[in-house]
Amino acid sequence: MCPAIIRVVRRGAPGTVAAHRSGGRCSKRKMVMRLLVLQAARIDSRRSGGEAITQSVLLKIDLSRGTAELPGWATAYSAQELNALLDAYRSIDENRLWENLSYFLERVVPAAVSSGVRMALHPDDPPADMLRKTARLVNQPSKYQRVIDLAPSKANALEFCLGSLQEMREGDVLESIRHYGQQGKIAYVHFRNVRGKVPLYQEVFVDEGDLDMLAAIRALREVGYDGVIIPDHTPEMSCNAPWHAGMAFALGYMKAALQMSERGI
Ligand SMILES: [Mn+2]
Repeated sequence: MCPAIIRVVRRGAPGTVAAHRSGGRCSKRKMVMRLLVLQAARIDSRRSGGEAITQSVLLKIDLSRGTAELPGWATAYSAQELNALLDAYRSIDENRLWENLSYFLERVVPAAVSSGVRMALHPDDPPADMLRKTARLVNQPSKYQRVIDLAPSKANALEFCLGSLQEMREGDVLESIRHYGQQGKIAYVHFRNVRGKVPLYQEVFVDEGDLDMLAAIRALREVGYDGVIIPDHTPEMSCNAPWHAGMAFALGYMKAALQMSERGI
């Protein structure tokens, strides 16, 4: 078992791990050169428009044609299906949505407990007040507490998405780590960074967003967090493996951040 308090899970495609491991065999000089190449790829990715989705890109997506053009959307709906879903959902206001969640948790949490399952709720992404005229659930850090209080149980926990929390207009991510971490409610962590707040924000590489990711790691360690941290969305790089390279960059940063916090840097 890894002695580190916080472990990085090397999930994802094998290429991610291979790219990560190959760095360890480089000489120092070669490593510096690799970093320079990486930097160049990132700059190039900006120029070519290959980075994460921006508000202006999103606004150009025409949902009257369905969801096929939506990035990161595993299920595709036709225009007709999408409109039917939005119409059905539109009558559910925020209160009704919370009532539905309460109904769900009351029934599912006991089953999770008896099965040894720990559930973790991801906040709204994007955490807007409303999205396409429909209500949202956890769009402020304080609403995580409401989820916890609806069904107090170890099985009812949080998927702590640093990026989504940073996008929220209210609250502070580091304070939220302390607040929910001290309650032992953080089940696992999505490690990503953004610039800006809803509705105008941009997903960026982990080291160039508004959130101090090193401070986030330190705060997690301080509250005794012993779960996993996984990379979340990351901008792609312009190379032969755009997604894998972006993920490898995030993983490398995370490993370095963990080493720094272990050494008290
Ligand atoms: Mn996330």
